[in-house]
Amino acid sequence: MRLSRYFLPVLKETPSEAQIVSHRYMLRAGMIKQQSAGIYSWLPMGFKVLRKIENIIHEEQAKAGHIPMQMPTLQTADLWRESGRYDGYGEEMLRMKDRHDRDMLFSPTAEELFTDVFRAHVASYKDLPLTLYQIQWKFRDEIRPRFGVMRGREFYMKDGYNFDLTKEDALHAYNRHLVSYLRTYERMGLQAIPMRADSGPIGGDDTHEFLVLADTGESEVFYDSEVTDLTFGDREIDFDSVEQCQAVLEEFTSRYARTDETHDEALFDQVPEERRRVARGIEVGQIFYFGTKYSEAMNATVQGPDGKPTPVHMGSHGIGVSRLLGAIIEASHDDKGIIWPEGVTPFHVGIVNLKQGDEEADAACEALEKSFEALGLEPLYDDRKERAGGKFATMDLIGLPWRITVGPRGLKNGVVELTSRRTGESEELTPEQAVAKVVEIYAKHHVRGL
Ligand code: 5CA
Repeated sequence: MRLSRYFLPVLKETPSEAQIVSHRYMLRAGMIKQQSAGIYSWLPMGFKVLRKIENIIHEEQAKAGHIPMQMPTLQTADLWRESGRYDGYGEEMLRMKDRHDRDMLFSPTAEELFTDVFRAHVASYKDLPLTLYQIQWKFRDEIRPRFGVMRGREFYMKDGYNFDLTKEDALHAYNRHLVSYLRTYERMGLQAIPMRADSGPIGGDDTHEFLVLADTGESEVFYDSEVTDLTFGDREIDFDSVEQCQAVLEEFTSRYARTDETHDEALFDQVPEERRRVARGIEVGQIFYFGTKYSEAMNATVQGPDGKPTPVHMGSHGIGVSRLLGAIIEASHDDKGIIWPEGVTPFHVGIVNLKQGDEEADAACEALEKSFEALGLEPLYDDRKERAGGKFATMDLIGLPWRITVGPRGLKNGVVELTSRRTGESEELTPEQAVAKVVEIYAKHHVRGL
């Protein structure tokens, strides 16, 4: 992509309405535009990162055997009356009427819709286990939308629903989601710690939230510092194996880690004092097991092995997809701008031409651009007739993890400069070496085809 042909409306001024760094940088880097409180347009750069995050989620869900589909954003109130949640959900639910005076609503979550599809099409226990999910826009009329995409009214969520014959099977689905989410967040360059939480309006007893530690987080969290030493890494796991998923669950959830809603001072006191931590965190996901709450209310049964109708055991599992952009930036930035982790960066490498119009420099940049594209990587080539300082400032703000600087002086010696956004370190390499090095880095980050 050539920057001169792209749509990247960078702001010079720091927008005064933005209170936290991720919101400021998302506005300044031309990623989003606010349309009304808690409702945003996703400009190309923001949309691109949203898609990268979504792709990681789809790939990891596929590994866990979960099946994607898509539900409507508008639902009739009838389903919610059946489950008993219509009156109780309160003012967070955006309600409206269609031309026939029917009560409709904009989906704040989709337990009812998925249960309805399930009961219409699944009749036998032989079709279980089943986990369906979607990535879809949700609306919650939050009383205090704030911090940009972090607490929106319209927001993008991955929501998954498991249907199982027994409680035991449903708990395996719960564990499988926990393991799958650990992998998902790590691929985005995040450490998200599973913490025992409160189930709120979704219901049920078993629930964990995933929290990214950050001073600007909305939740107060209490944990044993040993939890921050844990990483899932590249280990292979058989998601069908109850024992393997159970072992990971125990490894990641046995130490004390709770949000303020479930915090227990007496239990916390049993953690050695030097390991006790109180901090703030951003909730980027939550998993629930709620048994037969919805299946009983909505008559979602299957024929069991004994021939009798049996209500299915369910859970639901959410990832705050649009919130993740904010969380990633909170966790990875400096005073110049965003520092994207390789797994979600909108473009893999920036190419800065120090002397646009110089025949040799232009040719070298174009050759680099073509090499990357041929290899399946996405370069962003700053081909504007601008001063070098301005080009560097834009690159630093938008946060591509790698930058190649090309200028007539280097080219005389046959070299370009490869710079890491994270460390600021540069090295002089031939263009071929620079391409090879960038390719090697991304090969580790599951870029398709490398
Ligand atoms: N049905 C369940 C699981 S699919 C559910 O709705 N869970 S939730 O309420 O916890 O939402 C899932 C995730 O969406 C949260 O962990 C959070 O990361 C994100 N989320 C919730 N509300 C907002 C909001 N107002 N703005 C941005 N993201 C949000």
